[in-house]
Amino acid sequence: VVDVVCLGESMVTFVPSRPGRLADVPSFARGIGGAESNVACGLARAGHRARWISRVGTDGFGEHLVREIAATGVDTAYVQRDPHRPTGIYFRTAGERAVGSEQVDGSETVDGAGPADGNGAADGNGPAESPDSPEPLAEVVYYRAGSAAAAMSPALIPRERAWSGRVLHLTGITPALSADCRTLMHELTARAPGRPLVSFDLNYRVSLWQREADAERGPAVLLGLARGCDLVFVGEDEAEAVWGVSGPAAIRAALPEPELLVVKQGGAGATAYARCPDGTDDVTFEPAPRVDVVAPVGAGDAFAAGFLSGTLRGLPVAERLRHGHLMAAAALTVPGDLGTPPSREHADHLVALDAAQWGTL
Ligand code: KDG
Repeated sequence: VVDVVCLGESMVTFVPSRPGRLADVPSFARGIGGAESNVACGLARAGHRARWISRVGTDGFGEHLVREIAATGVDTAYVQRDPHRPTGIYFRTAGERAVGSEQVDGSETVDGAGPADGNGAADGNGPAESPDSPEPLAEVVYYRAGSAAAAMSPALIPRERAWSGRVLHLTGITPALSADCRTLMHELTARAPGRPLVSFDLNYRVSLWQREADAERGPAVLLGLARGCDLVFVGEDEAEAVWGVSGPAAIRAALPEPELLVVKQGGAGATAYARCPDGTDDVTFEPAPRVDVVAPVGAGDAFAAGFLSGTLRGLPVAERLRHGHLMAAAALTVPGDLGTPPSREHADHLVALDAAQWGTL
């Protein structure tokens, strides 16, 4: 049994080789992206047995993705190759926000207005640049409609495979990919014998939902799925955007079902609501350490990986939140999705600091 199965689409990413707008830059560097595989890679680096389940084409991009993800120590044995559909790809700019000493965590957004959780870049609805803004905004263009992963369905992904870990980690990106993917998500989150702990990161991607025929149902679909999961991660800003609910307490009131709800509050930190046997909640807030942000993409995934790592180790909720913040900080300080987190020993040392020392990080 692996520790965590992460299921979802990954893509080859193209990022401009030098700063600029997609309309202008002459060349791109290739990377990899995908919220769920980012979590798997983070967990593998933290010493856990992580498996990534998805589908890719038989093209070179699929081969590259699987090779890179496997190289981080993630089990890719259940990744399927589809000869008829391509591997998804996407292009994005970093969002050339000035590197300053901001306090951020996995809830940072690129354009400050996007409903994202550290991956504002992945939304890409807004204008590329605001005339009033001194900093160009991130742009994202997906080429993933009809991809191999968008065909994921209960027929292609047997439940026993998705449920083959102690934890199954899913995100709100998958139900936005296709009707088949939505059916699969409902199947995997249904309560039935053998279901592992199901973790769900909201990851609201407006542009994907707009593409879907039943776009208006996005908020309802996401709420229904989140309600059926055991551990849910929500960015404060994305909850506002998708459900019109503001603030951690109101988000918890709208989403009382999960045993554990983590609300990410941008640079301020994150609040966890853990249900007690008497039905009340234990509420824990942990501030995020200060970091110089290079690119926020992937920080939400890193936060989830850190929190899940602490969960697998049976750590108290406050320590899980701190592990989440440390992993997010590592992702925030590199241009790509994946940072290099501190070793487990070093992370444990930092997590054990008293509140005053933690505040000076
Ligand atoms: O969380 C980072 C992801 O947003 C990025 O890697 C791409 O998975 C992605 C998506 O669908 O937006």
